[in-house]
Amino acid sequence: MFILKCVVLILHFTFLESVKFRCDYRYTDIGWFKYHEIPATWDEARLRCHLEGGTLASPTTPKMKSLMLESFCKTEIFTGIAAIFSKGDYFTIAGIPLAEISHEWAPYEPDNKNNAENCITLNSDGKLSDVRCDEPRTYICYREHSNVDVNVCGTPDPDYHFETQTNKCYKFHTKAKNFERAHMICSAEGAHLAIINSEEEAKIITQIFAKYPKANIVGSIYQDIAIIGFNYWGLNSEWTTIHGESIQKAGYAKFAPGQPDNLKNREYCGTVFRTGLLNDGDCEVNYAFFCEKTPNYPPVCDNVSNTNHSRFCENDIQDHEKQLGSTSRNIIYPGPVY
Ligand SMILES: [Ca+2]
Ligand SMILES: [Ca+2]
Repeated sequence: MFILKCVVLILHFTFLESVKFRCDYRYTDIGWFKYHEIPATWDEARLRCHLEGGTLASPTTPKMKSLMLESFCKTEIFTGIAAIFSKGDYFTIAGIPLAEISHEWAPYEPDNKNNAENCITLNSDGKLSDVRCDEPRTYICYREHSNVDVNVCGTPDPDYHFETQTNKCYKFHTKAKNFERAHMICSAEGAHLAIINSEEEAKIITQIFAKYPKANIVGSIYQDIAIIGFNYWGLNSEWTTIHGESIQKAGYAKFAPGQPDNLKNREYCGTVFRTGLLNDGDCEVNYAFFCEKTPNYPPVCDNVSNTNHSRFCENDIQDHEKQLGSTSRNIIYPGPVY
């Protein structure tokens, strides 16, 4: 019996050992949580959670609710509960109907004010309100425990591939986006728009691009062009990487013949041709794009090192403690945010 218990324990710890995810998420026994302190509209919040490998959190169980309430200090946050397909029909993102979730409404809620409220907030007292989806609020992303561990690129996303020549990982996005959205997507994935620092890296980009024939690229008529991480810094009249260096200083500044041509006087964003040569592209036009990721950024944590990573707003600690009915909590101030 004792031996059996030991085996079970060892297996348990072996399993726990393999639980790894980005450190900006807090580990709990039901999954990983990240409070997003920058308010966003509900659509943007949902997208960002999705890109980070999670979902917009909803208080579906008492445990979920209490962990969510521990994670924020505002008066309310967006939940994943919304009526996105038909008015008044509230579901979580995973499709759980509101009716199946134990909940209590805040006073005078839901009121569907101006017939314009289709999203639901969790308030700091644990009650719900219906609110407009387009008014930015903070929110929590949640990732269930899963057997999918992070790969050599430090992400569970299998589309990031490690390249030994540069010690970086790359992901080619075939769904075309404009520069701003492409930048957001790479950032949320823990990466950045690819920056070419050498001939060698240009060659890697060319080789990856070649794996995706024109037909694979969706949503762009420019299937031989992809966004990468540089743009025109007008104030200083120079092409600059998104990390602030001139592209010459960054190590690669080979424009294609005839480029930059500033076509229609609106090309201020950096793109690359299949040849690996640079082009100025329209910041508003959708192109495929390359993300680049450093394998150890954002840092990856396991369950052991990352259980006690609660976030509190300094000014609200007292109020928060009152709500929790406790003064003995071990308050840990947030470290650097990645
Ligand atoms: Ca309301
Ligand atoms: Ca051009």
